[in-house]
Amino acid sequence: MKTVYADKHALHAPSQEIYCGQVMPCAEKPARGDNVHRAVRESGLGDILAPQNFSLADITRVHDAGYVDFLKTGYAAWKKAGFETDVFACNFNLRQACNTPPQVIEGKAGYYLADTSVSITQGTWEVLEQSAYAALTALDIVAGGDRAAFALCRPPGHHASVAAGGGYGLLNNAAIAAQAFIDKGLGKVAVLDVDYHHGNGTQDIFYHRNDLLYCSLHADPALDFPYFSGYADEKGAGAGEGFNRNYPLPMGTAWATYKESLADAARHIDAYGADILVVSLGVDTFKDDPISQFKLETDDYARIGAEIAKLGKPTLFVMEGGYAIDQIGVNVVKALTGFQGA
Ligand code: SP5
Ligand code: ZN
Repeated sequence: MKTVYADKHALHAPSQEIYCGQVMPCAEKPARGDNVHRAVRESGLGDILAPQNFSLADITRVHDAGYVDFLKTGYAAWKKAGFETDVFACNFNLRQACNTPPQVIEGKAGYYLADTSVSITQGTWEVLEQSAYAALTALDIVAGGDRAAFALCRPPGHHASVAAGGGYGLLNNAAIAAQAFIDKGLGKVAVLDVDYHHGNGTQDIFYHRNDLLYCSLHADPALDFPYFSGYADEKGAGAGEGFNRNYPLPMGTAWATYKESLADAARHIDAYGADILVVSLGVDTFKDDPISQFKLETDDYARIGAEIAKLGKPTLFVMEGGYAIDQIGVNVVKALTGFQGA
């Protein structure tokens, strides 16, 4: 299996996150990408390629043009306005009818960023663009006939919606690749999201559509981030009704419980008849993850990979979360080799 990796990712090195009013080191750090890269290299999984070039139009097929402009130019505008930190939100456009982006950068930050875990730093745009292009490059590898490919994206993307970043992410790499597959006329997409957190961004982007089935296993949103979506009764709307499936799981979930929901999601993906499977691969379900409360073990990732392989679909793995720095690499490699060996 080929991996696509942009070594520039370390240019996005968030200085901090604000969690429950406390400034703390950001859990989403460059060492995550470096460690997964090293583990993939040492595992002999397959070639590691740099992203090809694509265009902004591939990104704006999913994301709002004003939002993308904010991601590109926001850091410079923030500095020009005299702010000393990286770009953070401090006001939020909650459930308001207003659809007018503010003119000032501190207003825009609140308009386009959904929480205080995510920031824009000096190198962020370049990294986001390369990360999205990594997903598009890996998609082309699968569309070109490889059984699977791995987009080693960083930062993660599944909390990013059409016009909002959040949860450490700003561009939805998995959604951008899925949309490109649909735009090429190659057929229907299923997304299986195994990150510990609900992929609220991916759900939002495709909620009214039937050309993509979104299935997600995650922590009960009543108890953990992203809090406001991920319930089992969110099933899609309009033409998209029935094309969204959420499996909220209790704190402390281990393999015995997890595998039942995974098997159910797999049954629905199989019945949908997708032409490609996109896996939002987060390994923050790991028992020692510092921000999560599931209890999966390293060997369970091989079981997840094997279950995914049983679907027999061309499969694009896209990196999402996972914050146990010392085990993120082995856990990701287990999932990918578990898939290959099955
Ligand atoms: C892609 C992804 O996994 N995003 C997760 C975003 C979760 N953000 C909120 C959790 C922040 C916890 N921060 C440190 C808590 C230390 N006790
Ligand atoms: Zn996560």
